[in-house]
Amino acid sequence: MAFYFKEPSRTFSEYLLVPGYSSAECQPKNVCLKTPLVKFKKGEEPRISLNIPMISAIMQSVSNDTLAIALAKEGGVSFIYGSQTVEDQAAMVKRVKDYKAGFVKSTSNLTPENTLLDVLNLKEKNGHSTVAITHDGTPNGKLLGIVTGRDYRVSRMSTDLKVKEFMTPLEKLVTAKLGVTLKEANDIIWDNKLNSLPIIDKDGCLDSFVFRKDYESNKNNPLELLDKEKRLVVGAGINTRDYKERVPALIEAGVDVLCIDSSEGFSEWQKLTIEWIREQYGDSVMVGAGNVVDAEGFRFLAECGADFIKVGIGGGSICITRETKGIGRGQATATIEVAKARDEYFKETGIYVPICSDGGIVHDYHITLALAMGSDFVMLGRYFSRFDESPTNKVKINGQYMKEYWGEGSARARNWQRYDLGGDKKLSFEEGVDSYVPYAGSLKDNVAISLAKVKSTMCNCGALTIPELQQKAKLTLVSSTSIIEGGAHDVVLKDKTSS
Ligand code: MZP
Repeated sequence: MAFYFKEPSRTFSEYLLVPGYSSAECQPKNVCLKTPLVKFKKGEEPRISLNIPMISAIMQSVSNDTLAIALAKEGGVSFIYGSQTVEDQAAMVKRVKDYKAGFVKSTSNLTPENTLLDVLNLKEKNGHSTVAITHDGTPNGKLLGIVTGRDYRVSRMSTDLKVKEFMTPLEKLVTAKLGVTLKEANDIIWDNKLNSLPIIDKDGCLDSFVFRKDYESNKNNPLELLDKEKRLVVGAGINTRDYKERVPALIEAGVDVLCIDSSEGFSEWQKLTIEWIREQYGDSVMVGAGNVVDAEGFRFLAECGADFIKVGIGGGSICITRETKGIGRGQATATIEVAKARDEYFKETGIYVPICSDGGIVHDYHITLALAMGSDFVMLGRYFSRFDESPTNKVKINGQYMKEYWGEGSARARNWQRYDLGGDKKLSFEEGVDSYVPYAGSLKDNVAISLAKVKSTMCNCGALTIPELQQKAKLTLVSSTSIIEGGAHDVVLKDKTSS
């Protein structure tokens, strides 16, 4: 006879936290959100800890190198999506590892033979007012000059005028040699009253720019997640098919941590993948696995040697797995059960395997609930897809700015490696949708607001760290009528736009 779970499976919105005693110490400024990313032995430190409990989803519409840089600067980690060629994924990883805070690769470049019209069009397209003029119009060509708003006056100049006629030529520019530190570059900017400083290599080719306007923001990332060589930390998704080619290329590119990306992780495929990694690299390569939704699945992956384990099937905002296949489990129940299994495993073996609640985080308070229920960190897709840094198009729909967001199991992504069970090497049916999400601005601003809420709630629960929250949290189920009580009710809301 089939096994029946005694309780229905529930999701985050069915729970609330009940405040505990808060001492005067319990202030958001005293809260530390540091949390382990990978497993560790009792009494030892994990090899990587996150400074904030957030990682970004292994998805085409979420985690590219731009988002990875922005998130690592705030203290989290992105897992660069694997549903692209090995070369392209490795190149993205390398761009994150090569990134130097404050040194910006030039994305607006022209040649001296281009025209003022080309400059104006490029400015319209990219929104940048500084254009690098290189011999071949590439970001790393020989630097010949720059064009900024100070070099032209549209009302007095013909748009046919060649760039070479009005650019500020190299001999009039202050530049710095590759290898200069950010502090030295900023000093040159201040001493010479510059807006930007081109950095050139020994052959005179452009490497990057340092901008005056970035000065404050460069000083402003106290939680930045760095490796031993002070490079940003980055992860990457792998699948259970081409790992023998993909893993070596990602390691070569400098990846810090891997994660097997699969819609359902309680499988021999994951075991074989982890075994191969251990045979080749021992414990030096860290790899997360998943997704699972119960204690049995957790135990299996922990025994396979996973460095962290992701929890969640069917709860993702773009996911239709539950509708198409009838598998999954409410995200809260899955998190609670797996956290219990993690604690038991720790007691038994002395090995703490962090867990990650993946998918279905809709409100910021869901992050706090997931942590309180035992998750060490959360993986977010929809959340990050709304920001400037996500790889997708920003479009205007009915007067509102939106970003595109699509699932890995959608016809658009066609990530069959994530879903196929060893058969056809194709996506036999869709398990995800293609959608829009409201555009929300920069990652930095939004993460700051979300985490301010998390810290505030933690203080209400008398907790200054995530383990303390997990120990002290008091959670209650809510009835459907009390959910109504929780929103604004029995008042006529004023139209926000008319005030
Ligand atoms: P969310 O943050 O948008 O709610 O969920 C993101 C998570 O949904 C991803 O991390 C992944 O586990 C899952 N996902 C990605 N694509 C699909 C799909 O197409 C999916 N079904 O379920």
